[in-house]
Amino acid sequence: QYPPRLNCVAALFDGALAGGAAGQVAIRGEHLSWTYTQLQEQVDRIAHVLRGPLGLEAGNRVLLRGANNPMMAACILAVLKAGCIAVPTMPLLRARELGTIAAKAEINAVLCADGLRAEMEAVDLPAAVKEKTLWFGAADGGLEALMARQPASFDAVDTAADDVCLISFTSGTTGVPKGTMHFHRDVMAICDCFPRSVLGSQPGDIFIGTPPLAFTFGLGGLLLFPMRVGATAVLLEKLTPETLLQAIEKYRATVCFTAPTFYRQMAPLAGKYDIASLRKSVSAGEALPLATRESWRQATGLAMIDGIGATELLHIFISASGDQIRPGATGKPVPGYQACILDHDGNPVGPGVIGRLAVKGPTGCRYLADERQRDYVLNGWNLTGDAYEMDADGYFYYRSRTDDMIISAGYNIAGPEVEDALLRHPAVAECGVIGRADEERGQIVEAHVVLKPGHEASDAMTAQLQEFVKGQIAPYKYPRAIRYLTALPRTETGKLQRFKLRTE
Ligand code: 3SK
Repeated sequence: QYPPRLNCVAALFDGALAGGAAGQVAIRGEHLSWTYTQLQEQVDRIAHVLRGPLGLEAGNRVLLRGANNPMMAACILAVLKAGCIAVPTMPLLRARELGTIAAKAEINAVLCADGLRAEMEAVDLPAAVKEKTLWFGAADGGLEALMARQPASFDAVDTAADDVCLISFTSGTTGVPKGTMHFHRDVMAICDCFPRSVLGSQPGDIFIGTPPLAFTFGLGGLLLFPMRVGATAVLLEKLTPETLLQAIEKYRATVCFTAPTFYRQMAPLAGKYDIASLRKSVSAGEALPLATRESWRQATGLAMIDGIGATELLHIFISASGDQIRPGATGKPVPGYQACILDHDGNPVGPGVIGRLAVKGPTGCRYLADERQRDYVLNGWNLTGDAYEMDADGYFYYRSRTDDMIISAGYNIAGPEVEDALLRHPAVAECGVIGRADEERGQIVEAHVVLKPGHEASDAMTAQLQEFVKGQIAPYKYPRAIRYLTALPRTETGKLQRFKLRTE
């Protein structure tokens, strides 16, 4: 339903300004805030730098690197407004990983936060790209010095709705990065699906949260969604569960986007802060254990909005809010999307049968030069790699990643179910459950557990946890082996890397 010529950043600004948001705070950072008019001016000056002094052309690819702050947001928006393609990268990536992304995306230029300069300079880039590298946030010079010499207004490049504007990389849980390409119309579509139908975002909302802008969960939730309704985005760096609670209190945030791990750690601390402003808490990035949903509800009175999204589909496509929430279920397809469960041969299965989740909608997977495209899209359906079950009312229940199903002595055991049981034990802070090859049973359930401070790993603790799980779920699912770790291996976006647990 979008016009054939569309520049999504121009459309977002036009919509917000037409709705009367000119003087409204668009982005608040730790040290500054910009109204919509001021943000647009910053974006326009950067766009001039890209097309002027930097000499970029429409369709050129710009690697972006920075933490969540107003300048990083303005750079991303400017790249799109200038008709170029943003390739955002996570701040914690190392030179080798950045080099892989830069080469795969065939980047033409780099905009990088000065604080992340050392690692960026260690990347082996072609000389032509090094010449087109600008640093922002430096005490003097850099991008800001060039911006000061540019006009304050830039006419958005006339892009097609089907022009690529974003290449978002996902290392997923396997560790091999894939670039996913998204069009200008995809950006508008994610703003018009989940935030409208499920979240119910409003112009007065103040969005806050942890996912990096380089992760599409953060890009949508902490920049694009607020812009679509003329609301405010609070962009803060290096948040911990405690500082996120402090920030919700300080900025009177109304909508929070973060992952289950954060909610789990915030719940016991929530009583220390006045977070009564919060009306919506969105959880995505990994499966939400029922125990976490319950502890957050007890601590705050809020019913968490769970959602499943994917970098391949840009944002959340199954979710539920308010009285639509069914505990244990992720929800129903977000209006605009369809979902079904397929068996191994690609045939739909009925309610109550676990199979492969398949999704269709206004966004979809387009890998950049990657043969894994063949596995992801089948007859127009995106196969997300998740094992799900649907009930007779059309609710979708997460069971595991398709390669995480543990088959032990003929029983199908979903790792996340065992994780949920373990997380209910007061000594367990974090855990990851995998199948370990076993001669007798084919596989056994193996748990990797991080204990809370004050608890010690021991045989007695193992026996206690095993008995505890047997009391929570069918006894055959209990972890026959338990290993203790100080931290779980996670991706930059917080997803558990089970493949690393398997190789330990
Ligand atoms: O990958 C995910 O888990 C995700 C979740 C929500 C929105 C977007 C993404 C990529």
